Amino acid sequence: MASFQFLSGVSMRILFVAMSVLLWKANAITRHYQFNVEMKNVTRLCHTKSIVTVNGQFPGPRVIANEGDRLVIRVTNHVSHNITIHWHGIRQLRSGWADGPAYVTQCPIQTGQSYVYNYTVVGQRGTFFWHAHISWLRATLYGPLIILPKNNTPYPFEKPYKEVPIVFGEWFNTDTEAIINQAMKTGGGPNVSDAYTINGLPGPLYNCSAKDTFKLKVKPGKTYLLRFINAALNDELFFSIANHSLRVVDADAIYVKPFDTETILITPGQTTNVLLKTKPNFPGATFLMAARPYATGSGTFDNTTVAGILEYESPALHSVISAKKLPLHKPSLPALNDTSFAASFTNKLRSLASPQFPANVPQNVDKHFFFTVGLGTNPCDQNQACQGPNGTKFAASISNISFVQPTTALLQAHFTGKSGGVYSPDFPINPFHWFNYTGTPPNNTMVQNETKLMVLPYNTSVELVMQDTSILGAESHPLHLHGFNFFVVGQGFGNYDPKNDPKKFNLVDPIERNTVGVPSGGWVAIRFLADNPGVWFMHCHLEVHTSWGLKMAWLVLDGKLPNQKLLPPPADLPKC
Ligand SMILES: *[C@@H]1O[C@H](CO)[C@@H](O)[C@H](O)[C@H]1NC(C)=O
Ligand SMILES: *[C@@H]1O[C@H](CO)[C@@H](O)[C@H](O)[C@H]1NC(C)=O
Ligand SMILES: *[C@@H]1O[C@H](CO)[C@@H](O)[C@H](O)[C@H]1NC(C)=O
Ligand SMILES: *[C@@H]1O[C@H](CO)[C@@H](O)[C@H](O)[C@H]1NC(C)=O
Ligand SMILES: *[C@@H]1O[C@H](CO)[C@@H](O)[C@H](O)[C@H]1NC(C)=O
Ligand SMILES: *[C@@H]1O[C@H](CO)[C@@H](O)[C@H](O)[C@H]1NC(C)=O
Ligand SMILES: *[C@@H]1O[C@H](CO)[C@@H](O)[C@H](O)[C@H]1NC(C)=O
Ligand SMILES: *[C@@H]1O[C@H](CO)[C@@H](O)[C@H](O)[C@H]1NC(C)=O
Ligand SMILES: *[C@@H]1O[C@H](CO)[C@@H](O)[C@H](O)[C@H]1NC(C)=O
Ligand SMILES: *[C@@H]1O[C@H](CO)[C@@H](O)[C@H](O)[C@H]1NC(C)=O
Ligand SMILES: *[C@@H]1O[C@H](CO)[C@@H](O)[C@H](O)[C@H]1NC(C)=O
Ligand SMILES: *[C@@H]1O[C@H](CO)[C@@H](O)[C@H](O)[C@H]1NC(C)=O
Ligand SMILES: [Cu+2]
Repeated sequence: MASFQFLSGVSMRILFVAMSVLLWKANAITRHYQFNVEMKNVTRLCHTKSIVTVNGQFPGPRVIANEGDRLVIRVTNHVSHNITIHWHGIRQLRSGWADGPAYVTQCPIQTGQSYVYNYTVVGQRGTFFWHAHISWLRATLYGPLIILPKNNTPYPFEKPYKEVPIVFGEWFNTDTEAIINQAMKTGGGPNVSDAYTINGLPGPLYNCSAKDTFKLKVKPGKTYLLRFINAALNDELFFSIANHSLRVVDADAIYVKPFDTETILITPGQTTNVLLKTKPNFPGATFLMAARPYATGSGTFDNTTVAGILEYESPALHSVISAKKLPLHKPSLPALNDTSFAASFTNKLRSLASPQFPANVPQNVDKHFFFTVGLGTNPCDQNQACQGPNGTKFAASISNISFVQPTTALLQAHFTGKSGGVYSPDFPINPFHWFNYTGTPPNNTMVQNETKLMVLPYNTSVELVMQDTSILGAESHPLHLHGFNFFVVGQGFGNYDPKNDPKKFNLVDPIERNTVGVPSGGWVAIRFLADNPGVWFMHCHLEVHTSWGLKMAWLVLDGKLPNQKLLPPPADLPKC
């Protein structure tokens, strides 16, 4: 140690950094999981159904790691469906082969095959989830993915007494693969779900369901960290707990400036962490927690309500009977179409933007893009009676391009230089035709079918405005970007005004996330730095819209330096 005296300040600093890296390396560990994808009979609402699960669990097992850890998850497919798994929100820096969307970063894992998802969690901590990323199999194949801070790093808020993942899902009494296949054939809207679920349980407001109720037992006077995940297929959700307010502290695994609210709004693909402070003295009291949709589309949707119970521990002396006599309080939730609540809630979200957790908003933009998102139509095949608008088939698009899924994976096609016939690298910067996007719809609602990618040189600073269209009615679309977090620098209603709206952008502490609701009849502006080479899917997280083509992919090229290049594919990467 004495020799330290002879080192200059600079060498000391270098030594210190080197030692911290060594220490960090020593702390970071590899965590192994085995996912056996297998069928399981599960009963809800008095309907027994054989569903696809991981290890027979529904919802699936929790994956837990610390920031900096490597996750090695071996997925073995024992079912007749093709499978892929996506680690929703994990950036996959240079490890795009582990991202998971079928035919984008990998061919599916076929029956009897295995694939090892192998990646490091770099610079991220918070609530994530894993889910199937092929067809509608994520209806039952999902589970929490919790990344805790590095050891000894505290949260930037009060240390919670306990942490509880709360995952929303959708239960269908019939087979979801049959539902989407039928909808794609007829061109109509797919059958809607029969219930929403909290951690797989529909709760007491449905028929034949009271015994399948999520119960959160709490002690008085404590702080609980609730980690909400919306894994529902097709519905944004409002959630509230009677007589309790929720302090939002994190969204999509990014710390936010805390704020209190009675109700949260969470779209499919989003996560939200809240602190729940329990009341000082309420032995045996029970309160309902409930979620129901925020829906803006013109089609039918599941308008039911899922409920769970928050129950205060009752001391041993209190009898069960006296506890039961206390009234059950119900929360009040916004109207199903309350767009003004949605706007005011999302406007409250701000990055924490502290020295330790800065908001590195790109201040300069290299490339500006303007994409429309919304529904449209496809022609009906001859001799068929289609059930979409005016006898057509429903379609959905970005800038009127309805994405056609290729039969081989885009990332392999790019990496091996064999992209011909798989995709074209010319996704348009702006829509081909201007129209009044949120006004009277154009008289031709047909989309065009293409597999186009937007190519970005490494480290391009991107600004993307996504504009909802009213072609088949305005609708909120939760857009999810793989491979990156983005900053939501602005949003508004009506048509985006490229002259005046940028003046109002927040470039200081905008929310940073991976899934954003494009407002119904409005627009959202996001910025991100394309510092992750690979092919990155971007799509609506309402699964029916993804099926109809509301998706595209970005191709981020390698940088010049060795650590700016996509790593080579693992040897067990599935083949098509
Ligand atoms: C599910 O139930 C059916 C009918 O009872 C049975 O034939 C099947 O083997 C069960 N499947 C599993 C995975 O247990
Ligand atoms: C995971 O990737 C690391 C780094 O490339 C490698 O050293 C390790 O062997 C891989 N593990 C498995 C099980 O493939
Ligand atoms: C969808 O709902 C309709 C009407 O209830 C029913 O006839 C049809 O069989 C359902 N389709 C599937 C795939 O469950
Ligand atoms: C529950 O069952 C009753 C009686 O069978 C029926 O009238 C009611 O519509 C059902 N409710 C739901 C939500 O299915
Ligand atoms: C809960 O809220 C309801 C309605 O706002 C109110 O009537 C009731 O007194 C509250 N109960 C408790 C225990 O706070
Ligand atoms: C839910 O939808 C059904 C069928 O469209 C309708 O009859 C019912 O009134 C709706 N319920 C609510 C609470 O909006
Ligand atoms: C919301 O729904 C209510 C009841 O169905 C309706 O009266 C109202 O006009 C709708 N509001 C909007 C903004 O669509
Ligand atoms: C359907 O056809 C009617 C009458 O031709 C027209 O007014 C309407 O705009 C059409 N709707 C769509 C969604 O194309
Ligand atoms: C677009 O349509 C809206 C609603 O009909 C209208 O208020 C607005 O003036 C139109 N904008 C343009 C540029 O035509
Ligand atoms: C549809 O709109 C285009 C462009 O606005 C116009 O040229 C065309 O005549 C219209 N077609 C019909 C059938 O109204
Ligand atoms: C686009 O694809 C859809 C769905 O596969 C198909 O029904 C439609 O005919 C295609 N449209 C064109 C113009 O080829
Ligand atoms: C599974 O994926 C392979 C490769 O893309 C494909 O050839 C096959 O038809 C798929 N099987 C099923 C059951 O979808
Ligand atoms: Cu959508």
